[in-house]
Amino acid sequence: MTPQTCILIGAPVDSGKRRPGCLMGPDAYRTAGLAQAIQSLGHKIKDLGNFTPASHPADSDDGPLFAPNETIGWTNRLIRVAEEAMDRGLPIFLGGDHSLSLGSVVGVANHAAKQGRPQFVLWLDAHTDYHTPMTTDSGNLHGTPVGYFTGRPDFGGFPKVTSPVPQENVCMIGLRSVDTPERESLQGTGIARHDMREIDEQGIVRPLTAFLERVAAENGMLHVSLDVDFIDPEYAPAVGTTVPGGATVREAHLVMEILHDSGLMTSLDLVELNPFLDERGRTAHLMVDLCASALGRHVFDRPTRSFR
Ligand code: HAR
Ligand code: MN
Ligand code: MN
Ligand code: MN
Repeated sequence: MTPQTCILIGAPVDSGKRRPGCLMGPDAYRTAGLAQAIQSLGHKIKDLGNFTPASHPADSDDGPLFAPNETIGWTNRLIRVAEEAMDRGLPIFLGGDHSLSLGSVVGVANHAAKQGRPQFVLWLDAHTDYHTPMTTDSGNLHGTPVGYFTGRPDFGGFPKVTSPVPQENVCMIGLRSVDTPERESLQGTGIARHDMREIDEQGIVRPLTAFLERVAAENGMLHVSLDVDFIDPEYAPAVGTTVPGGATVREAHLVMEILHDSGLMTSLDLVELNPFLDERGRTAHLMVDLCASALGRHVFDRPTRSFR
């Protein structure tokens, strides 16, 4: 991989669900040595520090959604930050809960549209996060980013999505917790959905490489959104929404290693880490190691793998 400038964007978003703690995520990644790990691979680091939401009205306790105004504030802020960072290098969004992807993905997609290139999204998660504010039962907006950036309706108050990511350009891997309204709305969409049953039966390489070949064939930009709960809670306990039966440490690394080989990744989210729930920093360290794999850490050299 040619050396990159990795832009660290602290996004201590904690408004996407009720259980607090993700606000400590960015500093936990720094404490776990993220910058050093990336620099040791020959890349440059620009750490922009931790951002705050754009100004927004206070949230009230009534209403079906949790903290919508704060989440809208974050979305406004992160769309801007993402658009600007794309001109300067490879942004890495340090979450923060998954509602940060309401902003990060729309921002990078706006940038891709200006370049005249299609945006693709690899969604590594136990959940599909395909709700809208009208379909969510929990009222937790971290369950809605895919619905938002693919252009579903009913996101009143949020910035208008002018360059939605086409359904066919979204690939989800790791799924094992999908709500009924999400499942029903996903039917008949072009979103590729790979659940853990499929990974068990076929392995994780096949759906990933099929997707990467499409990204390469269309000269796409590729945003990767890595939710801690993609990984099995046995290895990654520091997350509020643990779902047993997730990816193993090796499956997760293999995804990251193949992403590196592909040379296709143009932006990355690290989301849902709740350091308050961690055990001696092990989840933070695992996420740092996964990020390092995506940026070229390896044991032995191997023949280059081309997706073009
Ligand atoms: N589907 C559930 C809900 O909407 C759980 C969503 C959980 N999302 C995350 N990120 N933890 O994937 O409330
Ligand atoms: Mn998620
Ligand atoms: Mn630009
Ligand atoms: Mn999840």
